[in-house]
Amino acid sequence: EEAAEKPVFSRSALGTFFQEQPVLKNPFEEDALLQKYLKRTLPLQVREPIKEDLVRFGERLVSEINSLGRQCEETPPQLQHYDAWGRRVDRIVTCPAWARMKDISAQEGLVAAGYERTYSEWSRVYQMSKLYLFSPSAGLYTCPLAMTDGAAKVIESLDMTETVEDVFRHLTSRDPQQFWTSGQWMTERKGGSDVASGTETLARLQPDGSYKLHGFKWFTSATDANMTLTLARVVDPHGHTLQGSRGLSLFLATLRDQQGNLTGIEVQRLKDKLGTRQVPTAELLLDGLPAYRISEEGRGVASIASMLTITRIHNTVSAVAAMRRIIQLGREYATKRFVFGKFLNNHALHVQTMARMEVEVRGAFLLLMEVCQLLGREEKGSASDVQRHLLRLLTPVAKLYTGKQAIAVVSEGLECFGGQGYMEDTGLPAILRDAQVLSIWEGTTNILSLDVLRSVAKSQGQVLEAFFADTKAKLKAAAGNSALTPALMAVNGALSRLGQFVQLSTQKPPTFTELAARDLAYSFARIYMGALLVDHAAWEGATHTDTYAAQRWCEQDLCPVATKVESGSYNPDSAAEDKALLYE
Ligand code: UCC
Ligand code: FAD
Repeated sequence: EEAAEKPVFSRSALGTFFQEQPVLKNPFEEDALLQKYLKRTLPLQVREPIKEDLVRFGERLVSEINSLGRQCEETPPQLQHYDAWGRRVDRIVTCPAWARMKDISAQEGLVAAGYERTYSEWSRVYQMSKLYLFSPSAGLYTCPLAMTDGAAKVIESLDMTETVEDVFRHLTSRDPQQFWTSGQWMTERKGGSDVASGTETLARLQPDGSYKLHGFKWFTSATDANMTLTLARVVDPHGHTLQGSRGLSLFLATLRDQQGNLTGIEVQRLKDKLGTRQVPTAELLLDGLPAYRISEEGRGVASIASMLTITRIHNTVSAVAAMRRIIQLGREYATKRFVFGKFLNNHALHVQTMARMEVEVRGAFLLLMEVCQLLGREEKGSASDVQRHLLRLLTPVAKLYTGKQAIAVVSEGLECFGGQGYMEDTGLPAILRDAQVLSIWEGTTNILSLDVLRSVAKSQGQVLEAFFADTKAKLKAAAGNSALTPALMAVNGALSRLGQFVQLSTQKPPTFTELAARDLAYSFARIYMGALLVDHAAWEGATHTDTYAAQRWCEQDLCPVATKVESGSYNPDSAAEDKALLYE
């Protein structure tokens, strides 16, 4: 009867139901684990000011920054090759929101906080907590910030000349007018993993002691930066260069002149990418780029190691933050989406799905923060030998493991919104696209697994000793806590299986360890995350959910490398069999 009263053509024919959308709330206030972690670990005198800043920043993210991040996604950078009069200009045009992100980053001290060290050895925990809140709203501005932080770290480790001191001041400035960002150009067409053989760029010494670089950089992200660090081979007076990593040196170059024009660089094109579309990533011809050598000759790769540590930690921040954001939005949505007679958050299977995601992010978060703590200690000079070895090992472990987790968890997270998770204008698909890169750049999963082996080999086993000692120390906190006994036993069991594997591997050929590398890295990650979850749950301020998270984490295979070795995965003929299978 009601329908009959309506005109035939009417907006109401569309129906009256519109789904309420998920709303972003203050991500600090919404993050119980971050709050508990800070409460558990930070000394009283730094806790309050840090908390106050994070609450305020969380508000700013909701009220201002999140929509800027969205604008960065919707207005990707463009390359203008020529000006109106036909002059070659190669201008990378970014949107106003991207420029605003730079100002905000300076004001908020998103790089500076790591170097001011206001909170002593807790400065990195503070800085990375802030970046973790920022990251999913930042429109990928975290990419230039990561590289800027990495460059500052390398420069800080040098004996500062006036030139680099000035550069360092720019990179760590809180003044938007003074703040600089940096790129890191390591990848050439021949190789991004195999930098030693892939780098063809030549550096020619100039009479004033500077160099000019000639080469082609295949991936250069955030190419709107003020400067870059890059690798090249110095040409000796006879015109020769050394091949391999012993021929590589590290250079610093500022990219533009006073008028903002690129110097000695042609931009071939901007990359057409699956994700990270907010970031200009360019292919560059270096045609006499003026540069300073900032490493000893032939020590280029070793000199960027500290930069890789920093950028890989930033990668981990982004991975954990992406997981956290999709869960925050997903659980909010579950209170609004009504299906089969109840809200989604009353469907046990849906809640179980999301709880499993939550367990993943909890393990990842604690690992991230542990690494940040270790970095802060190392920088303050208060790290023990064990802690320095742990930082070396856990940096690639955290990067490789959380990169993969982020892709899986964010993908599952999209499904939590049903079809809407697949719709561009919800902003959700961009989270998945941007997560996909986290396992590729800054070293792929396999390259980082090999880096884990390198860290063990270079330390003559001390890295392993540190891992075992620290994991055991963390588990001690839970001794006698009956609720945590199953989790504790699972981690202990996995640790002894790992010990047996390590023993066995010493008698095996290099192909064995190579084939085991990825599973070994995963084992380090899962065991350590298990220990961290147990340790956190044993804290007096922890709640039942912390115990539950530890228990659920420890239900999985914590030591896949031991399981696989038992089933013969790394046998001498495995490589050939894998190949036959793949190419059949
Ligand atoms: O992708 C990139 C930027 C993306 C945008 C930024 C995103 C930021 C985060 C996200 C936030 C949103 S930049 C490109 C990244 N590229 C890579 O990560 C390269 C991947 N390849 C590797 O990692 C390789 O392992 C290499 C190139 C580092 C090394 O390979 P080699 O040639 O086999 O190296 P060697 O000969 O084993 O090592 C040379 C020296 C050794 O020291 P010495 O000479 O004293 O014996 C190594 O111990 O370098 C040392 N070394 C290290 N030291 C190598 N890696 C490390 C390390 N990780 N830590 C300490
Ligand atoms: P390859 O090395 O060819 O790898 C191909 C595959 O082989 C991978 O699966 C890899 O894991 C595997 N593999 C390689 N070697 C081994 C091995 N020894 N054992 C087992 N498996 C192996 N680079 C920069 O320098 N600066 C930038 O700003 C930058 N920005 C980027 C932005 C984006 C969006 C992307 C996607 C990349 C960017 N890169 C940048 C490049 C990036 O760092 C490299 O692409 C990455 O390190 C991998 O190198 P590659 O592409 O040469 O792959």
